[in-house]
Amino acid sequence: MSVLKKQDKEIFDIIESEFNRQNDYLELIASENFTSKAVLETAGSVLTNKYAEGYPGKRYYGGCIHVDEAENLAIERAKKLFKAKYANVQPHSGSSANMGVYMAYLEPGDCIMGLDLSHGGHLTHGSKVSFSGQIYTAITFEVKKDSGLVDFDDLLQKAKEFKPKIIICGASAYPRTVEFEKFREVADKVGAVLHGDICHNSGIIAAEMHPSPFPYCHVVSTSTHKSLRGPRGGMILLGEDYENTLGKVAPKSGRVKMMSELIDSAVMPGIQGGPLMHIIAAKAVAFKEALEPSFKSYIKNVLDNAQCFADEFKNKGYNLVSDGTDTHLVLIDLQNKNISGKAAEIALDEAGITVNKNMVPFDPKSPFITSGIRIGSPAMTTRGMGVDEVKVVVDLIDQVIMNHDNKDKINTVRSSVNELCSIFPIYEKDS
Ligand code: DSN
Repeated sequence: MSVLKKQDKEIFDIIESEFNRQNDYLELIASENFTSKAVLETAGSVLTNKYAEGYPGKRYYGGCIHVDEAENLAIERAKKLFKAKYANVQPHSGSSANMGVYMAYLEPGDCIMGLDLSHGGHLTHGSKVSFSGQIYTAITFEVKKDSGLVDFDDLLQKAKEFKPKIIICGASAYPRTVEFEKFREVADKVGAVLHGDICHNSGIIAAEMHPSPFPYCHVVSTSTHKSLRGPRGGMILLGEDYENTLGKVAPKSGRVKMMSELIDSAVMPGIQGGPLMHIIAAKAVAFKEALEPSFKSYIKNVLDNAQCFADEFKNKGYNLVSDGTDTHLVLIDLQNKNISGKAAEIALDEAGITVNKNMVPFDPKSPFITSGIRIGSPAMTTRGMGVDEVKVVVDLIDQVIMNHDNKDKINTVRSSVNELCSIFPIYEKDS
């Protein structure tokens, strides 16, 4: 019998219920995925017991010999995967990684510029409800109304006017390729640091099916659990450029510090204490998996599935922001379907399909209601579903959206979802 079951039946039951939910529902949230069993095992290992404030070889605690080995492996594998010169694998999340970047490069009040949240950006790119819009002066740029693509004229004009210290490229609901080179041109024109937040696309970049942020971005941050399929966490990377990027002068010694040193101290002790060594080791395991040829096949399937979502939805008369996708996600504008994003999310959830409501550019509705839903292919692809299943799923989603008040219809879709999910379990049974 499980130790947990004997000791804490309430939490055991919650975990079991969540396992069943993940197994029985169709997970289409673009930022979620299912890790391998090896990653899960590492995340649940004794490494959670160890305090290791500091960095490998420079800890504030004894007994760090083995966690040093794990962190060094994670760093080396991260650098190999992204062809980076430096990696900090300690941030607890993508948001913490962004905070670490800002702490290293900025002073409070400095200007940052990122894609508007309602145009696909992220809370930490300058939203007023996040530290990023409260500690720093945040200016946002938008996408173009006709194409849904980043409006580089708007970006350049605002960059010239507001002279941001950092321009952030990357997003959480942008279906198209991030044009790092064009962002760098703008950054160079105004002397800004270019920060690539590759949270969503990091798996696609690792598989070399999306352009690399290097050599264009001075600094890069990412979470590790989205298309990259690792444990929940974040990291910061620097490319060749960091050697030339001016750091700050250390007050005591007068020495100009390298950006890598500044980022290390921004993450710990700047914003975090003890690193989560079990998660850092699990990141190392995920990076090893992402270096395998099978990861490229996985990402190719992710992209094929997303492309199929786009084609099938368009065939059924759905409007897609940017009219399609180059990545793992599609953003559906439901305004011609007479249903809000919120109502669609609720009805789909009742049918066993998990998506999130999402604002679309120039959305007339509030962030709590929204006019859109975001759909991503990474998680369903991990459980083995391909384009044949995508076609079935689009049909099921369409039935729910067109009949969202019809309980019988929703129950019928629920049965079909159950049947589909039972063929593709999230974890194979141990042999
Ligand atoms: N919350 C994440 C997403 O869903 O895209 C971003 O951090």
